[in-house]
Parts: sequence; C-alpha cells; structure tokens
Amino acid sequence: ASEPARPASGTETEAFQQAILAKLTYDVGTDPAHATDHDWFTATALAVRDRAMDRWMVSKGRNQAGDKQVCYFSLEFLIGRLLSDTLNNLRLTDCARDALAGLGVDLDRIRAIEPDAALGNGGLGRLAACFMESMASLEVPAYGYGIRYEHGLFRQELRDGWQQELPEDWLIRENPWEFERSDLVYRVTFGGFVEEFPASGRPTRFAWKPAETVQAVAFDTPVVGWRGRHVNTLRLWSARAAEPLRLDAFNSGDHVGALADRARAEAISRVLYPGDETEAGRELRLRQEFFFTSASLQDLLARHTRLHGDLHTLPDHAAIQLNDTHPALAVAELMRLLVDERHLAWDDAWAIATRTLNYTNHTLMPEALERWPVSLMEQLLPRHLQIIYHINWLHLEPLIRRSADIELIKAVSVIDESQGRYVRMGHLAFIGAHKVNGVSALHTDLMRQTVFRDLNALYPGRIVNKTNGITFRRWLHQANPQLTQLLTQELGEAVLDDPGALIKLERLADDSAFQDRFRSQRSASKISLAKLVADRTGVQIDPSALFDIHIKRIHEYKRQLLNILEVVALYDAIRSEPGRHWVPRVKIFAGKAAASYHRAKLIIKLANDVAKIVNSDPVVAGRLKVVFLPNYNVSLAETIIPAADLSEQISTAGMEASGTGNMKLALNGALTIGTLDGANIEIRECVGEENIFIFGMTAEEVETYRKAGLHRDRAGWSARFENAISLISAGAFSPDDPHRFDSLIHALSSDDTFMVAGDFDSYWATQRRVDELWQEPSAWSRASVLNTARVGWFSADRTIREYADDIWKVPV
Ligand code: DL6
Repeated sequence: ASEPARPASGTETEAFQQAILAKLTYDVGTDPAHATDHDWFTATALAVRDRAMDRWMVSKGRNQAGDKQVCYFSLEFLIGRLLSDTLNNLRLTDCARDALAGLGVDLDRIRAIEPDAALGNGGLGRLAACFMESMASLEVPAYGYGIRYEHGLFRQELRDGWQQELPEDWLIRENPWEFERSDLVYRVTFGGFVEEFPASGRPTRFAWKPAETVQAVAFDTPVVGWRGRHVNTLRLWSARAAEPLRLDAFNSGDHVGALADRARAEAISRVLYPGDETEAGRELRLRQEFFFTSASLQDLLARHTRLHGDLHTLPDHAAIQLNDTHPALAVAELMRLLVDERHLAWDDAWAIATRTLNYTNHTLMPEALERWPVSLMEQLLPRHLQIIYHINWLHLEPLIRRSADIELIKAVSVIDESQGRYVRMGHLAFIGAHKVNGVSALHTDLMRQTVFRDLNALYPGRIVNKTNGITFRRWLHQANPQLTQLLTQELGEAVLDDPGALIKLERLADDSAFQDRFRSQRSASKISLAKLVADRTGVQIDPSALFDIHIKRIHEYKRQLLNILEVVALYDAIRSEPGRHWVPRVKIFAGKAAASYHRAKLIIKLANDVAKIVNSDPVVAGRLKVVFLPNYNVSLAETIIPAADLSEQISTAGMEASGTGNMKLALNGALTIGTLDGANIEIRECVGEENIFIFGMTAEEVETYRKAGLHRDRAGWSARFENAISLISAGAFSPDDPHRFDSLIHALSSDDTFMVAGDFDSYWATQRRVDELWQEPSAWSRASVLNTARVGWFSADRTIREYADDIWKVPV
C-alpha cells in the first residue's frame, strides 16, 4: 500500500490551514475572530479526519473483497484522546502545528481540549484500544465492537482525600471522530418465552417470543494505522427505544410514564459499568453484555451473507475475539442466530461457532470470574438458557457415558450448582472457543493449573499464551516526543517502524555523552510533571528527586497499601535520623477505585492523609514528598509515564494477569520495582535481572505461605512493619479520626490475603537498593537506557502478529 507523504512543505501547510478554516466556517459555523479553543479543536479534528477518509474507503474495500477479518468484541475500549494519535499516525503533527500557528492557535492547547474517551476501566479496555491501533497499523482488517457509552468511567475528585465519583460527559459536545449510521440498526430483544414445535413430543424447532425490543444504532469511528496505510472501524452501539414514546399515555396526561420504556432502553448505553451492588445494576450489566454482543453478531452475519452468501464459510472470513467473558453470550447467541433464525443444523452451527470464536481470559481472581444467576438468565434470555443447557449437555454427555468422577463433572459443568445455580461465563466461552488465551506466560500457566485445569485436560492444546503488548505509537512516539526525537537521531527513522531496532541503543548505554542527553530529555519530562502536580494538587516537587510512580486501578492485590506502608516507615526513619543522607524521593500515586469498593477508597484516603502529614513536616522537607494525583486517565498517564524513574509493579504474585503499565514505564526508561508476577517476569527476561528490582514471594511461595496459615500470623511481623502499623493505628496520620484506618489494619493482622506483611521486609530492603543505585547517576542511566533498548518485544504489533498467526489465521 502506498503511503501518504509526510507533509512538510509550505504549500501543504497552507492547504491544511485552508482545510481547517473551511471546517471552522462550514461545519462549526464560526469565524477565526470568534472561535473558541473548542471550535478550533473541532475544526482541526474534522480536517484531520478528512485526511483519513480515502484510506478508510480503500480499507473497507479490502474488507469487502473477502479478506478474513477480525471482530474484536469488547465491553471496553479505553481510547483516550484521538487527535494526537491520528495526527501522529498520519504524520501530520508538524503540518498541523504550523498551520494552526499561522492562525495564531497553539496545537498543544487545543489538544488538551479534547475529552478522554474513557470507555473502559483499566487494563482490559486499554489493551483493546492498543490492539485496535496495532491491527490498523499491521493492516489486519478488523472491526472493534462495543458500546457507545454516553458517560464513560467516572471523573474522580478528591474531597478532603476521599474519592468522589462524578459523571463523566465526553459527549456533551459533538464528537468529531464518529459517524452515526442511522440506517444501520439492529433489533435486540429481551425477556418473553420460547415456543416449541411440535408442541407435544420432542421439540425440533424453537421460536423465541421476546417481550421487549431495543434498537442498536451503529456509530463508527475510523481507527487510523501507522503512516495512514490502513484504517479500520470501531463500531460502537447506542441503545434506542423501538418507540420514542407511548403517545396514548402521553396524551392521557402520563408524561413521565410515556417515556419509561425509552428510559429503560436507553439506560443500556448510558453509563460504563453501572454499579452492580444491586439486582437492578446486575440486570442492566447483563443487558449491556447481550445488547452489544447480539448487535455485533447480527452485523457480522448480515455482512457475511451479503458478501459470501453461505454461512458455512463464516470461519474462513471472520475470527471473533471475545475480550474476557463480557461477550461470552456470543456462544449462545451465535447458535441461536444460526439455528433458530438461519435454520442451520445444530452440528453445522456448532462447527461454525467453535471455528469462529476465541476467548481471552484476563483474570483468575474468583470474584472477577463472571457468573450469572440462572434465574436472571431465564427471565432475560430464556432461549439462550436453553441453548446453554444443550451445549452443556453435549459437553458433559461423554463424561457421563464413561462414568467420570462426579467431582470432575461438577468442575467442568457450565452450570455451577454449588451454592444456588449460576452460569459460568468462563466455562461457556472456553467450550465455545477455538482458542483460549492468557495474557502473560505466568498467567497462562496458572490458567492451566487452576481455574481451567479440568477443561484444559478435556480440551488439550486449546489454551495458548499471548503476552500483552502496548502500541509504541501512543506510548512512546506521541507521549514522549523528546525521547522519540533522541531515538530517531541516534537510530534513524527506522526505529519508528520497527520496535526491534531499539535494541541498537544497547551500544550507547555506557556512553556518557549519550547518557547526558538521555537524562536531559527525562529531566524535561520531569519538569512538566512537576508543573502539573503543582497545578493540580498545590504540592511543589523537586524534578531532581527520584520520581517513584504507582499508577493503576486501586485494588488490594495491586498493593498500593504496601507502598504507603513503606512511605510511613521511610518517613519514620528519616525523622529518627534527620542528619543522615537520604535520597530525595517523590512518591506519586494515581488511580481510581471502583465506586463500591470501600476498602480501596479507604486506601486512597490513607495515601492522602499520609501525604498531608509528610508534605507539611519540615524535618523531611527536601527528602520525601507524597502526591496523589486525582482523576487518573489515559491523558494523565501520557504525562506521568515519560517522567517516571521508578515503576511500582508490586502486585501479590499470581494475581496480576499481565499488567501493561509495567511495559509503558519500562519503555520510557523507568526501572521497575516489582514482584515475579504477570508480565514482570518476561520484562525481567528482556531487560536483564541487573536492570530491574525484583522482590517478594513468588506465586508458588505465596501458595505455600497461605497453606501454612502464615498470612494469619502476626508473630512473623518485623519491628519496622509493626512500627509503621502502629503509627497508623495511633492516628499519626488521622489525628481528627484516629480509628479511621482500623479496618485496614485489622484485615492485615487477621487475614493478610494479599501478603502485605509477608512481602514488606523484602520490599523495604529492595527500595534501599533503589536508593543506592540512584546515587550512581551513570549506573542508573545505563539501566534506564537498557530498559528502553530491550523492551521492543512488548510492542502490541508483536502480540497482534501472534494472535494473527496462531489464533485468527489472518495474514500479516
Ligand atoms: O490483559 C489486560 C489486563 C491485564 O494487563 C491486567 O493484569 C488485568 O488485571 C486486566 N484485567 C482486567 C479485569 N478483568 N476482568 N474481568 O482489567 O487485564
């Protein structure tokens, strides 16, 4: 495919300027004298979008031509902003900057206007966004399918250190990237009953008579690949009522009731991940899952029928990837569409489904493995429950026939009957999938040994590993232009196309002149972050201090608490020996806690309480600062990551499936302090063990420790740990409410599920090794350069190639 040339000449800049002005006049409806920053942003985004259109049409043509396409089904796409991404991939950043400068507008200022599309919670959603970009860059024909939430992940505010959740409203103004396809609408139905034919005897045909219909309306966003070579489609569904209002009710005076059906239908795409503490919340979530899964499958089947006619060839033209179990209903819905609606024989339909569907698992944590009550499924999706029962019967029947152990049958059944009756969505996805993958080597091994042990024995070879990756276009080129510039100066432009070329940086790791340049670009990023911290929190931090960064969702297994306890111990140590030399450190935390996760919210409050005391204590001034940056999102990550010296990846071993923040930080030159968990293990293999700080128990040791009951034994606590705990218990950080953190402390002493006490001493000692290395700037920089040089393997392009070769069977 030919590439658009990189516009540099004055004429191209002028042409682009004209394009922006035309958009400003004819689409935004204003003129330069009156345009606000937002108007400029919209006009620029529309002008940029135009540049992607021709290639989008060509790419669509390729899809139509019969190439196999990937359909990535995901309840989350954590995209962030698109302007910089698209400019960068079209190689238009300089041109846009010059064009806008000529109009007296600063590109960076209008970039910051764009709201983050926060259609995801964390790693799983961000992975989906990286994969979309990578598939477009590798010219893999693909559709991303999800929900166009009107409100993405909540906006986090801190009030007196407590997290408050406020609605996020990224769509309050026009979204310049999307195209509403108002004639691309599918009916998604719920409830009702199933008619069986013949009415007596063994039924051979089933007809679902649903009680409720919702319309799914498509909104398409072009996903522009690297150098604009290929453009894929992210198709997000918006829910609409079949009838806008009940006119009879309205006319008879029930103005609110007349809109009730509409409100119920539209609630489906109203908010990402509505709270599921209530039954109504859980039902809405199941409705969301089915809504987007059904609409996406109907869309795929309609396209396939139009292009190829025969549905038997579906697996030759499409590979569906289920991003976790949220779209696992696809197994039942695809069977329903093929058997009930398209009248295929069950066995043919099953062969088609199991050759088309694939499933990625992202967590082994029991509470995160989806199970739906049979009663809810029966009420909402009665036909699907029948189909699930039948799939389960066909799956269990050979075991029953050979009189297999009842415990084995219970373990592999799709229906969990241990306490109540639930549909195990992981089992359903596993049985219906051609391949099932984990997201790091350790995680995949643990899948085989634990949650899917018995299914793995029944279906050997089905589980494969695909270690996660990140798109370097966003997480290096765009987020860190200073480092990118240094890399291209040293390694040439080829490094932009081939992450493997980063390895050539190894030869410069000991070169002191290069180290100086490496440090100086890092220091520019640290100055920017310091400014942002001052603006958003009022805390002044010294850019020459060690920036120790812990950014991710707040969760007990991610162990922000372990980090805070180390802060407390360090604070106490500095106060005890203020005359000693201490390495100046800034501990930076950012992350959101699920609205209903009270303990995680208490951890946020603790971080803020500790920050307040530490930052106002003159004894530790210049040595220790603690910052909690509110409202962590993709854009904030883009500013923090290039400025990080130390990357905290300290989950309890065996609990973090992979992590991707660990990859982004290492790529940008941060050294990792981490456990042997998730992809940290593979990062260590790549960067070398002398360039990473590993501590704590391994996943196996965690198991042994737990089995021995040591996590319930306070006797093993070190004096340093005891001391940190007692400072918190005594209210040293919460004088206004000394018992505020009692529940956290009590949990550590009675059942330290996440091994905070068990790993503390090792963590403390390793942090002191960090201090030692920091005091040797050249050795630190060497390790930092080697991190950047050696993590090319974590490019999402590598991951996508592996999916393409091994799972999807599409050429790359
Ligand atoms: O695979 C992407 C990402 C991993 O990097 C994280 O380790 C993992 O925690 C995350 N999982 C989720 C929640 N999953 N569910 N359900 O976001 O996936």
